[in-house]
Amino acid sequence: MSLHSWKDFRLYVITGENYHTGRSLVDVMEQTLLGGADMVQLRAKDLSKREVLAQAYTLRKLTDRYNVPLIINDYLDVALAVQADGVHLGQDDLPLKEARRILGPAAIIGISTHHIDQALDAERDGADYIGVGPVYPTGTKAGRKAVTTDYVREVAKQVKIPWVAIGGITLGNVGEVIAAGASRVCAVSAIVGSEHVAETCRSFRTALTGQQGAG
Ligand code: 3NM
Repeated sequence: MSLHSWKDFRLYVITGENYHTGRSLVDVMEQTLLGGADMVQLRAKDLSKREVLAQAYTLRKLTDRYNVPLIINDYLDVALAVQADGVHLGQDDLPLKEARRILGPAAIIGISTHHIDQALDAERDGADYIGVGPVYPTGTKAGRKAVTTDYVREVAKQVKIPWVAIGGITLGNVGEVIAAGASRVCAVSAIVGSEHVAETCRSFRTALTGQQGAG
């Protein structure tokens, strides 16, 4: 048995190729792992299923090398095909109970939540972790109203399962998110769109742990 549980994750990075400016998916994501990302999600809303599958195989190989869990956004079939560690589902995706029935008890299933009622429902229904956001307005999920750090504070008080703050989080505001009670954060643009991806991850980890990140 491993000393570390996936539940100990601190820095969750989601892919966002629109922010890469010419760099390859595998290069950018390897930089996040070198900088200490300890959970990775493949999220590719604009690609065909075949393209997502190809990326998923690539990221499976990469994350295996770093012993980091790979989560697939939305697509259970892709997660099963590449033996990902789990899936992340939004409020309008396949219901948690159906996903659990298909994937089984060992799969990590994460649920996006935007209100405390959704958070408590997901916890009761057996989610393994929840996303809490968007804390700040973000172009990555445009059109969704920011829940602010008030929601982070509420989740910190009431939710027992692992949860991760997400949405518009940057090195400039992560301190405020941590002060609201978050011990895990997730980001796309602030990380994969940054010039020095590994260094950015190390700075996030330092903020979260008070220590230097891995690598
Ligand atoms: N989910 P960035 S916010 C993918 O609140 C996603 O459920 C959110 O990207 C939620 O770090 C979000 O660039 C976008 O803001 C995160």
